[in-house]
Amino acid sequence: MTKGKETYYATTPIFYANAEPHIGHAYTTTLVDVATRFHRLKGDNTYFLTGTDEHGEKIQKAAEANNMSPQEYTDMIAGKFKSTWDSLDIRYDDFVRTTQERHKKVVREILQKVYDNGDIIFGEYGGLYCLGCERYYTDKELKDGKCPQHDTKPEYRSEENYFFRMEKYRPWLQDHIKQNPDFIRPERYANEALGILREPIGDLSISRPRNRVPWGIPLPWDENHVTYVWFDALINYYSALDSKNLIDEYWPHVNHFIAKDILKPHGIFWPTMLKSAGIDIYPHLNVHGYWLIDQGKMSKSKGNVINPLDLKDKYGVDAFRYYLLKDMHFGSDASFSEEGLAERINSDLANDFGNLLNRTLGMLGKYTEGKVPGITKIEEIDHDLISSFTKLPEIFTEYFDNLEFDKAISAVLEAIRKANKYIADTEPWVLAKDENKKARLETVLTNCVEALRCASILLEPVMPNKTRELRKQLGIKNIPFNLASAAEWDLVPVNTQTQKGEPLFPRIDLEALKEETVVKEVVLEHKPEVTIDDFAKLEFRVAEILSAEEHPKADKLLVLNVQLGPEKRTIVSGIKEWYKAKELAGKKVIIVANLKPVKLRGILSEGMIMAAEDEDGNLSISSLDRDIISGSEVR
Ligand code: ME8
Repeated sequence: MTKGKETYYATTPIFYANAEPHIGHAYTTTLVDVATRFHRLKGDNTYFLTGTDEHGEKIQKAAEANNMSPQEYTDMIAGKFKSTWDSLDIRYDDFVRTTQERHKKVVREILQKVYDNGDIIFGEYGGLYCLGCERYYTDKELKDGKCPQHDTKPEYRSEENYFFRMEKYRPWLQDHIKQNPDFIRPERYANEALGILREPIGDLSISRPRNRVPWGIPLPWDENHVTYVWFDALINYYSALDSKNLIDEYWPHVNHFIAKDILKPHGIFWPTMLKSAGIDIYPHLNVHGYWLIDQGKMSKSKGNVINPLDLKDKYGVDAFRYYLLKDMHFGSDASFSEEGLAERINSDLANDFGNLLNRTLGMLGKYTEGKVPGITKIEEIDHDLISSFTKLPEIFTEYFDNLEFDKAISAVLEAIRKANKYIADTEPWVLAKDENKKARLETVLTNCVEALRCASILLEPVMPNKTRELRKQLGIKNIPFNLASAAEWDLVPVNTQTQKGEPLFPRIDLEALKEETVVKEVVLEHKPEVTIDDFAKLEFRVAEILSAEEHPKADKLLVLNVQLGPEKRTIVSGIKEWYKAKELAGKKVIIVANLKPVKLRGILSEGMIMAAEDEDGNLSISSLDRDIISGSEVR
């Protein structure tokens, strides 16, 4: 099974530094963390790169909206990404920021190479541009005239720019994808890329006039233009290594991980850029699906953007990581729900894994003074159990190599369920009653300890803390901890002292959870067309904010006390990012007054404040230009 030491270099996208990390960012980053931890367990030489994408118009605007300079703003957001990754136990080797000198230098070098190669020309271009994606769209790519990612109408732009002669490389890229089935995975995304390449891809505009977008890397041969943000950002995967002289060691082994939203820049722009610059093409682009909320996209306007730290605080980091990996099949979309997360914890972690540990420790405490007694009397049923565990590393590796992380975890859980059944079948409590069956009892209990030890190795990449805690309770120290040792049996020394501790995964009370979910703060369905009767069902009214305070249990919510005619009401609103509690008193706003009250993180909200939202998700509450009495109807 051990193939010897391999090299594994894995990357996440560098996330836009214009908003805080959400569950989608957390997924890719956790996934890469799990993959690199797994390779470390195998003994491979690994390197894990993440970072932030900090240039371009979108970032420039976000900084302006927050009254900060772009550098101050991106420093703040990069800090939030780093601290979130620390809280989620993400162990990256390098965090690259595109505003760092080390990155800018390499971008300019690569641009110069491509330019010297004759692959950059100057020209004018007009087209439909989505600011959210920071790229032009062809008519065909739009959905009902809108950007499929952001559901917004792109704006027409025409500019004099430099262009990268991408079209020139189209036939080469088509061949490369066809001849290398592992290049873009899973296959459906390779097919999607081939679909794009079936028609001319045109040349890629790679600059922006500096007087309009100053926040970028000036082109080495023309300082009046800055580099287009995608041309700049993609190079991070190379620049970060280059700045540490690690290209030779890691570049040939790169595994990019992204979601399907950025397939085109990674599957089309990036390989053609590399080809033109004379750099080897990356070997693997691994593309996962989207986490959906209520079957739709997460968005600030729906108020359903999920902060991973809320979930981590409530359920613990390991359980959250486990859920992310287990409930998404790589390549397909998955539906996030907090109930799903809680049910997953109860079934797999509390009922199966946690229970095996509790029962084992409980029986050891009762029958052997907590000491691991050792294996002496093996029977057929034991062989069955032993082989279910010792063959796991091989199965696990195969699933990981195929990017089937959910199946790898399921295989371990299946073995854990077998171990629970093994206890039911061997009935240690019956064996304990008969002095002649002591050897058999000891063997059964030790097999359970070994099963837990093996499972704890395989699950370590996903749950590094709980598996450490488990080994502590089992008293396991100083024995090999790597993938190879998970294929061995009977390694825990006889007489090792175990110590039962707190349950690893307390059960979640699902009934109580219904009252208080972290997510789904306010979900507004977008219904494209409404009749006047539908509209008449909603009651819009003027309300005066009397006072506001921070929600004690949510980072992004304010609790507002409002006057609505004679009535006082409480409204929980997600406007905290844009308004300080104390500046709201006295403002008159428009609210939807007849919504069914909902509890938001434990506080009953009796209405919703209307707010305008721009493309970047910045909110502004509607105010009235003349004083009007609270309670007045808005029609
Ligand atoms: O695109 N489900 O940055 P970004 C799963 N800066 N993953 C999701 C997700 C979801 N609902 N939403 C986002 C950019 N992601 C560029 C990248 S790379 C050279 C430049 C994850 O902040 C997923 O990894 O919009 C997706 O590809 C990425 O966040 C997009 O992050």
